[in-house]
Amino acid sequence: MSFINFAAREINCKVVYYGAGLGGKTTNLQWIFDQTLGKAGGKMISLATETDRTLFFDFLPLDLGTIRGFKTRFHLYTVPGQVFYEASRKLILRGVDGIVFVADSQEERMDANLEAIEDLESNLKEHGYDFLKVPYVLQLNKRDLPSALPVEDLKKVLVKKGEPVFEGVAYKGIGVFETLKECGRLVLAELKKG
Ligand SMILES: Nc1nc2c(ncn2[C@@H]2O[C@H](COP(=O)(O)OP(=O)(O)OP(=O)(O)O)[C@@H](O)[C@H]2O)c(=O)[nH]1
Ligand SMILES: [Mg+2]
Repeated sequence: MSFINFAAREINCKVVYYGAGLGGKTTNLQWIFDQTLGKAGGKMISLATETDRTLFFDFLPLDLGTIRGFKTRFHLYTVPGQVFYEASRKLILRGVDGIVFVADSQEERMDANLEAIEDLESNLKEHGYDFLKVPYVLQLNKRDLPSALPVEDLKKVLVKKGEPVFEGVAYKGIGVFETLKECGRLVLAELKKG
């Protein structure tokens, strides 16, 4: 859960990009990195296989302005989507403040999307978090592909709790910041409540 450092006047929040393998989680982070820290010579931490599949996680720290004199620092993580990295996915969710679920819009990835949402719900439960209460945004990615299902069809199946939905083409940056901003907004709103 979010960590407030009063001495440094800093609020630290953790956002995790979750979803099935090859859905575009790392691509979201890479785009954010390229537009922000990358330009300032910063670093994104990625641990990937030779074929660029996320092995453990990607990590990107991002400053998103100040509220009431406190710097808000978001720590963005992705999980490895491949089914057998179950343990890593669970570990990375620890202390999560907000989740972006990156769904692959292609028809042939629907089973994988659904499996990933179930996996998310069960991993959250194991940490003692309530899926219904966690700030959560759904991104329908890969809207550019011919086999992408209509948005309304995807929503019927993938929307779980009336969450905000964004369309994305992550490698072109479409929808990437919109998704992140909304998740950040929800996280900060939750923080104000607590
Ligand atoms: N056509 C298309 N390709 C995309 C889009 N977003 C990402 N990709 C491509 O999809 C592939 C997988 O993207 P990644 O970001 O590595 O996927 P991931 O979700 O991190 O995958 P794992 O690390 O295995 O869980 C890459 O080749 C990306 O360039 C998109 O919106 N449209
Ligand atoms: Mg990845």
